[in-house]
Amino acid sequence: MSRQVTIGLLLYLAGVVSQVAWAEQVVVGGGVVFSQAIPAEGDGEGWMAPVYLDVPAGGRIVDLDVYVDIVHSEVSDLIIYVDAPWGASVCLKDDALYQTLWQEVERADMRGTVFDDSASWSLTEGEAPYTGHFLPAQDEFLATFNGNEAGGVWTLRIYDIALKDAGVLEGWELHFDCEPVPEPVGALFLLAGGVFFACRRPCGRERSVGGALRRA
Ligand SMILES: [Ca+2]
Repeated sequence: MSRQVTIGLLLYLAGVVSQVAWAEQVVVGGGVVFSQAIPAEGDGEGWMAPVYLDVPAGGRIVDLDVYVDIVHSEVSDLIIYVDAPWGASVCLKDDALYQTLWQEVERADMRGTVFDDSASWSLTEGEAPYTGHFLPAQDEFLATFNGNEAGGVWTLRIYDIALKDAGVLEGWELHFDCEPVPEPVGALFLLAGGVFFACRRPCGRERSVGGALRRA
């Protein structure tokens, strides 16, 4: 292997290694225990104080699911939003469950509820405590966030629309599938590796014969 090929290969590998961060699913917020009252105060109606997750930079969103763990005596009261660091917002849960109160079924708690564009059903088709994957609110899509860099502070907001019943947010997580964001340094390594590879052929065809240099 010629020196040019070796150097080119090493530079190229350095470039590739610098790009592999985030090229897989990343869970942010796992194991973090919250104790956020819903609503923050009052007689059962109003906003929860928002909660935040700081996501490290390095990944571009391909898919996002949002996990929540909520203890609440009537979760049909809850309207839930997730906000991206750049200000875009998706409504995870609207008042569709509230519109089914006439069914008089149990709606206590959301235990391990994952909002997921790929889910097969909505919360109105599920049963408390709504464990598993459910679609976001009607006409809302987490794919709205796709293609953007995940890094930054994400926000979860919850509004309780009805008096009396109240509860606590105990956990929330962001489940990202991300692709690596090209780093300038990594891109330079890749470019340098490519230049050395491109240089390989003319350099390799030069032969020294009897002290003179000629083309093979
Ligand atoms: Ca309430």
